[in-house]
Parts: sequence; C-alpha cells; structure tokens
Amino acid sequence: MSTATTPGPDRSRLGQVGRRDLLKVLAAAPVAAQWAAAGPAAASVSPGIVKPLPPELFTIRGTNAETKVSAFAGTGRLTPADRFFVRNHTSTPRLGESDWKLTVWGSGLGGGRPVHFTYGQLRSLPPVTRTAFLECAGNGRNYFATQQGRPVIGTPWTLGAIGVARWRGVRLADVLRLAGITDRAVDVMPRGLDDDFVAGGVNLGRPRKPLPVAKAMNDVILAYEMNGEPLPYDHGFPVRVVAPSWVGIASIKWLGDLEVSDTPLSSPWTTQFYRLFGEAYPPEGSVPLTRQTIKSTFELAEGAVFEASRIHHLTGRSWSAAGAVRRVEVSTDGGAHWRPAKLRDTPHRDSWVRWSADWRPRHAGPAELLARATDTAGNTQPLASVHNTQGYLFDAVVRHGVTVR
Ligand SMILES: Nc1nc2c(c(=O)[nH]1)N[C@H]1C(S)=C(S)[C@@H](COP(=O)(O)O)O[C@H]1N2
Ligand SMILES: [Mo]
Repeated sequence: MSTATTPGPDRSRLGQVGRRDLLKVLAAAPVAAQWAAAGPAAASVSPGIVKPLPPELFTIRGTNAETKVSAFAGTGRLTPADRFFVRNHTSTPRLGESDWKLTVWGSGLGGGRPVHFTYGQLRSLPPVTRTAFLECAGNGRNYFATQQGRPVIGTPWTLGAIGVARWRGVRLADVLRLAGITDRAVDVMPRGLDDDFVAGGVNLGRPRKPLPVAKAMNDVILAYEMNGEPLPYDHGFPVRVVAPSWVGIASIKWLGDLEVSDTPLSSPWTTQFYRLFGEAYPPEGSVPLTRQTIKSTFELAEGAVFEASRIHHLTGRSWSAAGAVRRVEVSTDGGAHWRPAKLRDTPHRDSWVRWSADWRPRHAGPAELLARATDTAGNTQPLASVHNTQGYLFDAVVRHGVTVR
C-alpha cells in the first residue's frame, strides 16, 4: 500500500492531535497563498460548465458532461481534470476563495453558535491526501433501458460518469471537532453554493445531502485540490466534499455550510432521489443510498471496428466500492467463454484497476465484448441488475457491441 495515496498515516497522526493543538495551528498559520484559479474557458458547449468539452472527450447530457470511455485509454490511474465527468444540477458557480467561508452550524454543536472557517484557515489545517473514485449513482443507467429493456428516469449515462482523482484537503472530522461537535450529533449535512434546483416546477433548494456522523467522522475529506492543482471551477472550487466509495451526490461541490444536527436530517436527495424504488423495494423506497457498486468498462468507442485475423489489445478498467478488484474476466463471444484479463495495477479499494486482454477475431460480423469484475468482498458483476425506477447502481456486465471486418 502506498502511504501517499491512503489516509492511514495522516489519520493516525491526526488521531493524536487534540482540538487545542488544531486551534493553535489555526491561529499561527498565515492566510494561505492565493491560488490562481483556472481562467474562464473559451468555448463551452453546455452553458453551465466552464471547462471546454471537446466532443472526442465528452458527451453532453443536459447540464452534465459524460467522459467518453474511449477517453480513459492512455490515461493513468488518475483521470485528468480536463476529461473528468461533470454532474451539475444547475450550473457551475465561479466562486473566489478570498470571500469564501464555510459555516458550521446546528443543534449538534456544543457552542450553540455557528462557527466560520475562511479558506486560509482551512488550508492551515493538517492536510490529507487520498486517491478515490468519484462516480454518479446513475452511472450505467442507460443500460437498464438498452440492455434490460426497461426505461428508467434520469440522465442516460453510459459508463463514463466516473473518474479517479487524488484529492487533497482536510479531514471533515477535524473541522467538526474544531467547530465543537458533540456526541449527540447524528447527521452532518453539507450544502452547495450553486443555484436552487427546480424539479417539476418545485424548488428543492440547493443541493444537500446528510451524511451519518459515523461516515462524516471516518474518511470524508473537504478537498481543495484535485490531482495536485486547485479544484477546477466545475469540480467544486474552492472547496468540495469527497466521501470515498459513496454515491457521487454525497460529495457536495462548492461547499458553503455544514449543518450538524442532534436529530436525523433529510433532504430531497435522501427522500425523493438516491433511494431504490420499484417492485423489488418497499413503497417508500430503500434506505438512502450510501456505497457505490461494482463495474467494468472497456476503453472503446461506441461501435468500434476491428480487423479480422489480427491481434487486438483490448483495454479497460474495473472498480468496486466494497473492496479492491480481485479478478477481471473477459468474453469476446457474447458471454459463452470467459478468460482472465491481465491486471495492470495493484488493486486498491476506492480506485480502479486497469486491465488488458488480447483478442484475435476470426470472422467478420458483429461481436459482443464483455468484462466482469470480482472484488475482495466476494462480489461479482451479475448478468442483469435488479430494476429500480431511477436507474441507480447499475452493476451488471455490459455487452459492448463491436464490428469485425
Ligand atoms: N453543490 C453540488 N454538489 C454536487 C452536485 C451538484 O449539482 N451541486 N452534483 C453531485 C453529483 S449527483 C455528482 S455525481 C458529483 C459529480 O462531481 P463532479 O461534477 O465533480 O464529477 O457531484 C455531486 N455534488
Ligand atoms: Mo450523481
């Protein structure tokens, strides 16, 4: 395990740092150097997204941009920010760090009064760095319709609503301790500074989703850097939540405030959305979603064409929220035969593993390529996912149609 990419050592060190020590650090530290934020993008196709969205890298889906899975090819384990998917409920706000502050408030704090943190104060806290994937709960949603024949509601992502980044920031636990969280606190609700989200004519307010205090105090980061650079505007500048292994909505961007509550909190993002609804679930839906699932993708364009009788080097990646990926199998005959893919990375939890397999197609005509991952927790991708009306947590093996000529 690489110490640089896990929170382990930082966490144990911080575990010994008391609130008074942290306050000392805070008081002593100068305001951090101002970061030069990325300049405004020249040409942005979707009005709400700042960075350029070249068609070879992205598919635009409403207010969102999906990374083309073919654009993962040639990238390392980390997904460069300029090809990282964007999921915006409305549009990217261009915030500055000098007038930004975080407000922590609510019945779960001891002092009774809100506590504020400036950007400089946050930057002066002990940093942690962690590599983790960020994935939309609806990633793969389109396959409920195209592969399983049942339409679902929501952005029709294929498999590109995921990226892996190296996040740097501070432990949410440190901020909560500094703010005086009590042992009566049960939920912590981060809320974004983007516009109110209006759905079906109803104003649902700004994106927010409560985290149980156990998760909030465990491994959640308030990140200010992505892959060694300040967060880009579209990914939450100046500060976002990163909740490793959880559904993307738990990683609130453009963080403005944190409500700490001694009674359970809810929001439309835990009642209306991000539960499983449908015949397999109770009428009020499942419990609110927490962890992501297990998936694999080839790094191929839609409708890729291969020459017969030649050896082709197929590449892809697999990931799981429940454990490291242990095994990936590939089928080039529509699922009749499976063989192991070669893993190209040391598998880690909360990241993906790159893999490859050589293929020499014999006959011209249509073919289906399949990849199936198994993780260390014993999960294997099934051939079909259990239907839910909003198409969350698709985990089934995807059949990638190609042509041999
Ligand atoms: N404030 C705010 N936070 C947000 C969102 C949003 O629209 N507003 N979208 C969420 C969803 S649904 C996902 S999947 C991730 C996407 O993060 P990214 O755009 O950086 O890839 O951000 C989450 N955080
Ligand atoms: Mo999402």
